[in-house]
Amino acid sequence: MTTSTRKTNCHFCGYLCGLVATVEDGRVVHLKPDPSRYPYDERILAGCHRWKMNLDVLDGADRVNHPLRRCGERGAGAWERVTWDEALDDIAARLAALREEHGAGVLASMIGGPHTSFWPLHRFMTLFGSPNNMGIGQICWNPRIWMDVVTFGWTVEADLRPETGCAIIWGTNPAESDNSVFWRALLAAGRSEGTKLVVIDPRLTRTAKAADLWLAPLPGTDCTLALAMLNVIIGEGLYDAAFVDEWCHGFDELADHVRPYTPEHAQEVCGVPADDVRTAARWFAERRPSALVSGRGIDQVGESVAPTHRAICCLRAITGNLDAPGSCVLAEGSDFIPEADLELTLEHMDELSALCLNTASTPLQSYEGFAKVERLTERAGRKLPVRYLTSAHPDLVLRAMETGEPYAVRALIVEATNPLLTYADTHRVYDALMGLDLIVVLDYYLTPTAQIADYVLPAAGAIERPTFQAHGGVGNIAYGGAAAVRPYYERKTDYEVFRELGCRLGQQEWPAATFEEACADTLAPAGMSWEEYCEQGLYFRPPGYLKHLMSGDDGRPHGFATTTGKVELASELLGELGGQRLPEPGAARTLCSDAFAEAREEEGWQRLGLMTGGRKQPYNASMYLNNARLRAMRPYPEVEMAAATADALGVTDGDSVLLATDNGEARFRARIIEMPEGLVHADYGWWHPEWGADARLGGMWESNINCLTSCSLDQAEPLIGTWSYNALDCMARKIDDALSWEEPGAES
Ligand SMILES: Nc1nc2c(c(=O)[nH]1)N[C@H]1C(S)=C(S)[C@@H](COP(=O)(O)OP(=O)(O)OC[C@H]3O[C@@H](n4cnc5c(=O)[nH]c(N)nc54)[C@H](O)[C@@H]3O)O[C@H]1N2
Ligand SMILES: Nc1nc2c(c(=O)[nH]1)N[C@H]1C(S)=C(S)[C@@H](COP(=O)(O)OP(=O)(O)OC[C@H]3O[C@@H](n4cnc5c(=O)[nH]c(N)nc54)[C@H](O)[C@@H]3O)O[C@H]1N2
Ligand code: SF4
Ligand SMILES: [Mo]
Repeated sequence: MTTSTRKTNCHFCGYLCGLVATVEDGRVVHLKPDPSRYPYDERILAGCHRWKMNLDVLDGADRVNHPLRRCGERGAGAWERVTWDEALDDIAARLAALREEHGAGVLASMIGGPHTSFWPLHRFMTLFGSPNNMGIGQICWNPRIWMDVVTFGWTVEADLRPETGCAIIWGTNPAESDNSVFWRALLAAGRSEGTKLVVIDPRLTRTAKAADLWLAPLPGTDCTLALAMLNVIIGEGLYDAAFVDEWCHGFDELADHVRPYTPEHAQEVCGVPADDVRTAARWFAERRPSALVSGRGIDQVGESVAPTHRAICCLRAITGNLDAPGSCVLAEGSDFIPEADLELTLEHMDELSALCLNTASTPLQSYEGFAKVERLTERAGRKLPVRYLTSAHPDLVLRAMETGEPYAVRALIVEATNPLLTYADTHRVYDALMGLDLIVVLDYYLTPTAQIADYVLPAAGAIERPTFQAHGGVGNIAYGGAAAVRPYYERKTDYEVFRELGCRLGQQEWPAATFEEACADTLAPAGMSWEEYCEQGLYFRPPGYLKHLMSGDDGRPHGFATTTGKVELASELLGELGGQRLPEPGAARTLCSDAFAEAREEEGWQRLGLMTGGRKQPYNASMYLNNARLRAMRPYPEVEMAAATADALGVTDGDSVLLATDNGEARFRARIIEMPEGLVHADYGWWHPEWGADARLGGMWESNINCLTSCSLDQAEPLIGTWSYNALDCMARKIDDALSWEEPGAES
């Protein structure tokens, strides 16, 4: 027997804590946290319910360990085990035939959150010739990237430091979603006298409880709130006049624009007391340096997403809270190879653009939109992750699957996502997928989506594969480390699957044989060896400050990588694309037609506002519900509401509630929390892995909030195509029957 210890990483969230594995004969027998490596913090591990699961997950009885091929009707649950060669030969042959018949756009792909490195799939898609990669492009992180880049020329991050006088936490709940060093720093800031913490969230979350000031706007009204804060700052002369004069474009226009957005107007629209709006604005402007961080709460609000982010960018800029220590700092490009180069997308822009479904619908989130921005960022020597910023809109790809228009999309690769739970409008996604010729899923488990696939390919997880988390290369940071063991059973890394499939289709550009080699090659230009990276778990160069003042070769300051070289309070680029030069709030999306709502109202249902998907430990989207220990901690999907809303519905804590829209319905257990009246918040990602693989598809029709949502473009943000998971509406009523997994006979 040979025993060794290896440094490796947990990847049960994007944080990738270091672990030390004891390995005996190629099997991990023990894991413990690694205090020697970034981002070790014993309080984080103490608060994390998942890291101890790594050993169970590594060899879990429910893992997919061999390639599986469907042998009955789609979704009927009959599988045969095949070899990798059989699977990949057949998939490659079928993809080649489909491409021959319909063109390269015939293949689509879906990805999810940051569970793995997605660039190998994107490189495969590029070389196949298809622009139809879907994913989180329009709704997670990207709206922020787009608007930061449009306004400042690159992305910004909160630089929380002891001297930070005010920190605004806007539409994010790191207490549940992050649990990291950043959350720890926020907690410390909340306790310190020196930093005023402002949390803007309709729900009284754990993060909001740590705040000096909690603002609870009605969902989707944040743009109005930000404009009112600008109104206070400009009206009271609290802005940084020197920075505005020298470095901001369009200040006078902005000042005129925000005049009607008084705090009293915000009180009426957002439901936030006018004095609280004033306090938040004054703290942010007067206590500089001030930092601001935002999240999913304002990323997924449809039409309002771009203007909300733009208004927040203006807040940062006119208060001079930009690129100064302790404020909001512009990231640096990466020293290692950026994701754009790994995807090879820029080299193939013309072919991809010709097939891009977005061009006519979402002019910014398209290859043409990207090219306009790229011309600016290129000047600063930086590359944005182009595949995310051009990702195909699901409404358009689903329509192409449904109708064959404007061309047929007949095949789908699903990597590290469970779209039947996590994409909008489950019924529509299900129908579209059931009609396809070929679905290939790479996952650890037979998720509901895997259950309707033609092939399920077994993915190697962290511990079995190297990790290189680089946030698309928009910052100069990468973290992770080595695999502790070779993949168990017949699992493969995602990289190897796409490389082997690509080679079968004649793709030449896969020089690295393994993912480890590919990671080492990616890192090489940064001057760090792979071994050194694995030892330290981190490559990081902190960004400099006030970079716009640094001089270029011509001796002139760099300025900002925008059309005017200044911070664009009034955006020339958005104007050129037919969008708003100055931010104006958009309308909220409705999911219930009047006819539907009226019919339900007659039956005693109530019409309420709806937010979905607020993160909660110990789960991550639709993952980890198969773990009995975690399930005992949070056994039910919940719908949260204020006491007054519960009274009106006639429910008390723990009762069952049915929510419905035109698209579908789902059931939840009521929980009363502090939040505005007339509004509910529903968990997302709920299914029942313990029900197994049968016609019920792991119980995914029971409490799946995405049965109610929609990604349709008609009410989406017009330049990016962002749809809504917040600021929605629904019909609700109490139900007397318990949730079905409590019924006699149901497995638990
Ligand atoms: N209603 C509503 N819908 C939402 C949201 C919301 O808030 N509300 N949030 C949206 C957001 S922000 C996001 S990012 C998405 C997240 O959506 P998803 O990313 O689809 O969510 P998960 O359920 O975590 O699915 C991840 C899947 O990847 C598998 N997996 C994990 N690691 C690997 C790996 O290394 N390789 C492979 N091949 N598979 C792996 C897991 O087993 C799991 O099945 O959901 C979106 N959908
Ligand atoms: N435990 C756990 N952690 C996760 C994930 C997970 O699934 N589980 N998912 C990961 C992923 S993919 C992502 S994108 C991040 C997301 O991380 P965050 O951005 O922190 O997302 P949430 O925790 O959902 O917090 C969003 C908050 O916005 C609030 N909100 C909803 N609508 C509005 C609105 O209109 N205005 C304002 N101001 N607030 C609003 C909600 O009440 C919620 O508290 O989390 C990551 N971390
Ligand atoms: S789940 Fe996240 S926080 Fe917990 S150990 Fe793993 S990487 Fe760290
Ligand atoms: Mo996300």
